[in-house]
Amino acid sequence: MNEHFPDVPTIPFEGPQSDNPLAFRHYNADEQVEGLAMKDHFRFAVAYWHTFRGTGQDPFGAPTMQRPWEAPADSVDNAKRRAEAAFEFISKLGAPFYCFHDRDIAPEGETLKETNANLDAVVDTLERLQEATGVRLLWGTANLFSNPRFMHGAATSCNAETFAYAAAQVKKALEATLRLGGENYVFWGGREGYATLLNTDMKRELDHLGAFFHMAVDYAQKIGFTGQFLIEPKPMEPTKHQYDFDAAACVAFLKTYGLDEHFKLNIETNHATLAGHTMGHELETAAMHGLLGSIDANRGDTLLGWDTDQFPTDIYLTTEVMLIVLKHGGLAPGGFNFDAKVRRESFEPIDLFHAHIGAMDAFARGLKIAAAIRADGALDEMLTARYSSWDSGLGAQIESGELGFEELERLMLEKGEPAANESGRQELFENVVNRFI
Ligand code: XLS
Ligand code: NI
Ligand code: NI
Repeated sequence: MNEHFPDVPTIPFEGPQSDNPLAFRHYNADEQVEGLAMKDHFRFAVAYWHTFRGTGQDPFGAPTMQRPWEAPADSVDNAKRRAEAAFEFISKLGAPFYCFHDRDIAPEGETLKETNANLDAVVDTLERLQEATGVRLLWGTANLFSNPRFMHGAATSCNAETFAYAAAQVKKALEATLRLGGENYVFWGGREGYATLLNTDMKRELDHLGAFFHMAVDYAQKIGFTGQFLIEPKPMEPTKHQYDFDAAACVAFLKTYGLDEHFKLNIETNHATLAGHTMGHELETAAMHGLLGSIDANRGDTLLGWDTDQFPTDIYLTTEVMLIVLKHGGLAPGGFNFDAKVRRESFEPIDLFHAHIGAMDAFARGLKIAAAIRADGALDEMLTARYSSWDSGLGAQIESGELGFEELERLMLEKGEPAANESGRQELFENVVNRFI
């Protein structure tokens, strides 16, 4: 497999001193951190849509990407050649996983039947390539938003036949994911949301979405798909009000519709920031409910208000993420999927390597820094000390449910004022983190 990126070797680990742009400086797949190999901490995945379908087209301009393996018109043959290029790329990079939407891997036909046949043909190729390279499928998903039939949404469409089409599409995508040994299956909301309540019956749409997910769970059980289902929160884009706004909205939705046993969350950095949250807030919200499933690793731009899907290179961000992931015991069977695209101006195939190498290195550094912070223990001690009033006496009695309003009122009438507050020491907490960066 050396046809599409002939000038690129398998990317080696060369260590922090290396200035080779085609080498890792921090990501060392087998290096043990907290007793686990780096590759197993991350379970990195390449996103097929950005890396192999992204053209560089934007609302103001035409495609820019040079992708020599692409024919001018898409076809099943073209899709198979693209798959060869993708697997050469992923193997040389040394990422263990990839992720796809059904429509990324194979072109649509004239009818659903034809589309399904196209998908089957490319899945044959992917199965062979997975076997040949050892690259595995982290998750599959269905694209329920690009085709005009989904203009009003898919499972939340006002058109019942569109709901039926979406169901048929997810059924097929689940079968493909099962066949390829996919370890998870993702639902990002796509056009599940609305622009104005004047034309929208929100309750009815959400009931339909809940029913749709139950159908997916039932069908997965029927065919023996045991992978983890994931919902991916996003607050806006393409609709004004996306139903899966943020982690908290998704947790409430899953619990309301009795789906929290079957689903976890796939948290994406740029979606967190669009929702007005930090990535840390979203991860912690999912994790505290036992619903942290997987991560779409990217970043936004502080000056741009849309989903720029840039590759993550910010060490503070990766440190924050890894502190939370380590605290909650890791992500498996989830992983880190680079839902990120090279800039429109970075149009050469080699830029795909630079982007992924930089992101994997940024996370490897974040992991090492987070592990060092944890080994040092000072941050944790400061946090524990901040809540010490809850560890014994009054706090412990409140937590154990022994006291109610009347007892608490009696106590405070006696004391008159609570004990003096202590400093929150935010600056010191921040300084301790910086000691390790
Ligand atoms: C879009 C989403 C999408 C999902 C998969 O904003 O991030 O790429 O990850 O459908
Ligand atoms: Ni995503
Ligand atoms: Ni996104």
